[in-house]
Amino acid sequence: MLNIVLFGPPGAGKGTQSQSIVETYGLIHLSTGDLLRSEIKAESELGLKAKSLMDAGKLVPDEVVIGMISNKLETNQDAKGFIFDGFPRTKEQAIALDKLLENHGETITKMLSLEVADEELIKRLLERGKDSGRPDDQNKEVIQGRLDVYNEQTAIVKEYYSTQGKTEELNGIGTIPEVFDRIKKALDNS
Ligand code: B4P
Repeated sequence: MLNIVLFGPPGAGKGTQSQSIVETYGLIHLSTGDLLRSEIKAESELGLKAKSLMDAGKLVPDEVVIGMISNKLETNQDAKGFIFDGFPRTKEQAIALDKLLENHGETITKMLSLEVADEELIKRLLERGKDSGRPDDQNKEVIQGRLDVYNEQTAIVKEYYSTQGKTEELNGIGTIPEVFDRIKKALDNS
């Protein structure tokens, strides 16, 4: 199985590149952001709780996202592999993911970290906010808050996978096909 963590700050291109990875490698795409936004759309109890946190650019509690991923692993047991997009976002989530995969006799193959400077991230997210309807993309202060959350709680996840020898940093600046080409080279060499 090919199990990839696609990592990077908000706006680095995780969701964007996941689409091409799915098409090329036939993996199941698990985006905790997308899963949470579907819960909000369905006005479920979980969605109602997550909405205010997400709109403010804060993280949803670990147990909520870990539970969602656990369910998806259970219901996709015959998958060729998974691409984890936006998860794990804390060290606790990374530890939980290792345990969940271990229960299925699996492990993370590689963690690809898309590296993009803050000014470019802010520009991309404000641009998306013009027509995405996402409240967390519409205001510079909320976006800066998301970058702060990334630096304070999420960046450490890169070290977690580095100690396992699984992290590969990739330049996330360039056109979408250029960035995908770098991802493809990294995956084909893994
Ligand atoms: P996510 O949905 O993961 O959103 P994101 O960080 O903004 O990244 P996304 O993948 O959508 O954007 P992309 O970089 O592809 O998270 C949203 C919120 O959900 C979080 O703040 C949190 O509240 C909650 N959440 C999610 N997962 C969680 C977890 N595990 N634990 C706790 N809470 C969680 O693209 C951004 C823009 O850049 C797009 O418009 C795209 O078109 C553009 N772009 C991409 N690549 C480009 C390129 N090469 N050049 C120019 N533009 C590019």
